[in-house]
Amino acid sequence: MENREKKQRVLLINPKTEKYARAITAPLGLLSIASYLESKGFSVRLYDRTVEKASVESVFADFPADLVGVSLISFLSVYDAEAVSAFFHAKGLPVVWGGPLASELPEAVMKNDCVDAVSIGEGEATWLELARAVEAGNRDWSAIAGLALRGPDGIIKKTEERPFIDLAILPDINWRLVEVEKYFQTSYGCNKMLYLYAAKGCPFSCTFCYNKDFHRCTYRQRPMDALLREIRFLVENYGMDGVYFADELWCRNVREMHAICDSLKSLNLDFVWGGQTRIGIFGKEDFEYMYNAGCRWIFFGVESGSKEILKRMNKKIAYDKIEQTIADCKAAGIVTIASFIIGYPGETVSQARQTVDLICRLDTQMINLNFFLVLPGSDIYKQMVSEGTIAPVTDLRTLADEDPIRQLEYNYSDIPEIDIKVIRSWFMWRSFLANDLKVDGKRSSFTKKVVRDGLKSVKTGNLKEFVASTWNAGLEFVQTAWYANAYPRVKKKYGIR
Ligand code: B12
Repeated sequence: MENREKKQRVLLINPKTEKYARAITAPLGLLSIASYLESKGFSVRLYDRTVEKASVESVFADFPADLVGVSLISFLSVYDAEAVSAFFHAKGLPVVWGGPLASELPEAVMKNDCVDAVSIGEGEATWLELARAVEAGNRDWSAIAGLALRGPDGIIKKTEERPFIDLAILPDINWRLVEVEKYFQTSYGCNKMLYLYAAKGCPFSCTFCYNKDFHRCTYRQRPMDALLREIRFLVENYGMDGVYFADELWCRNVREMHAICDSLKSLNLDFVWGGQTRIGIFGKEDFEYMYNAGCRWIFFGVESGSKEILKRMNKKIAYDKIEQTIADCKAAGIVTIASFIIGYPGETVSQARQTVDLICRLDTQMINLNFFLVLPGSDIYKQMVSEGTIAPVTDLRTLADEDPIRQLEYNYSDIPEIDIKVIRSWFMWRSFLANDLKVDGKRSSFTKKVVRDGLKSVKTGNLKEFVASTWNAGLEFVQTAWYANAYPRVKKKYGIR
């Protein structure tokens, strides 16, 4: 740590998501920035409103900050992000937003006068320079790379692009900045699972993903010793028994897989893990290798059963390997989760039927079927804007109100809206009812996970939020049950058995 008096106080805020009780995950991005600033001698408070009951007033009273950061991942937390920003802006403090969605929509974010700047891309290096500028009383930040700033004419201008940071220079994540136990989740074969990251980015460029824009198709692994130290610390100090690798792509090849599996095994600790991979990288022996190193679940982004749609998504997976890969993975004792998108722009009924067919053939233990969502920054977003199919997002609130993530507000496909809802609900319902799931010979179920994590988020929220989120979760459950069961004719149309 740099030897200097701790003067500047940086408050980093993870806002609440409106409406829904959801899986609560530690804000790794904020934790990384906080740990970096601390290592440079700044005083940091990470205020995670998704798990903390403390009011913004009491947090400020205990920690009179000099600079405030607010994270924005999706439209779900826009209202809360705006409310906390207004509070600190009224105190005369600089407020800077960051995170994946803020990075993609700096102009829309800065329509709000309570936001002084947007930190675009990775935050660590930018925030070190920002904190130093604030400490020096310098409010001209135009020489700091990685920012969007409001000029005197009100026009939003981006400063120079911030280069990616060398992950090897980052300090260990200081988990003592958060209440670790609050982030434990139930997963397959574990009850105290945390999200950690082993790599950033992805070399592929699927049209629906923000990654190409945000990570510019790069892929960077974290130094292995830092990851291993972090796992050991969390197992030994907090009893963590599971890790979900939050990487967009967990390992690009067998060599990287062997290296991480050997290292995880060498820890000789009692925990299981899972991650997200692509079809076509690993085969039967690889899954066995992974199982022996503690892997108990894998999430495969398959996306569609239609070759044409996969081509349009630029997905680049080996179609002929999908079924075999899932079967090999399952045979190795690893729970398989396959994720699909329904309602891709221009998708036809017969293409959706191919997806349904594939899902039925695959026999994975879990299916994750999402409505197509246009992520700002993705290639498909840019294409749809340039073709005039959608207007560019200029107002964060409109999307926050419409909630396109949960409700099918926009349908750009040729599939009738009701069909999309029925298909999605049916596979959610099926995953919910599945009770044949075994991990290491012990029964496991998605329902158990949902209930346990739901109860946990109830404990961390206040009464008003508890009532609102229970109501919304109940409503979602009833809607899913309704669409899954009340439309036999739609199911027949897609050959759902
Ligand atoms: C864990 C995770 C979650 C967690 C919550 C994470 C959290 N509280 O931070 C849960 C499961 C709750 C979640 C939910 C959702 N998620 Co999510 N999630 C992830 C995941 C897998 C890992 C994020 C992570 O920890 N990365 C590791 C850290 C170190 O990197 P990082 O987050 O990018 O952080 C760096 C920079 O982004 C930046 N930064 C990040 N935050 C901030 C904040 C400030 C103030 C600043 C200055 C900088 C900054 O600096 C950080 C350090 O370098 C990512 C995919 C990925 N691998 O990144 C998706 C991802 C972030 N999620 C995504 C989405 C879409 C969602 C949902 C909308 C999904 C849904 N359908 O419901 C919801 C919305 C939740 C919300 N709060 O609004 C998208 C966001 C894309 C976008 N908006 O453009 C991603 C990128 C996945 C994807 N490829 O589509 N998610």
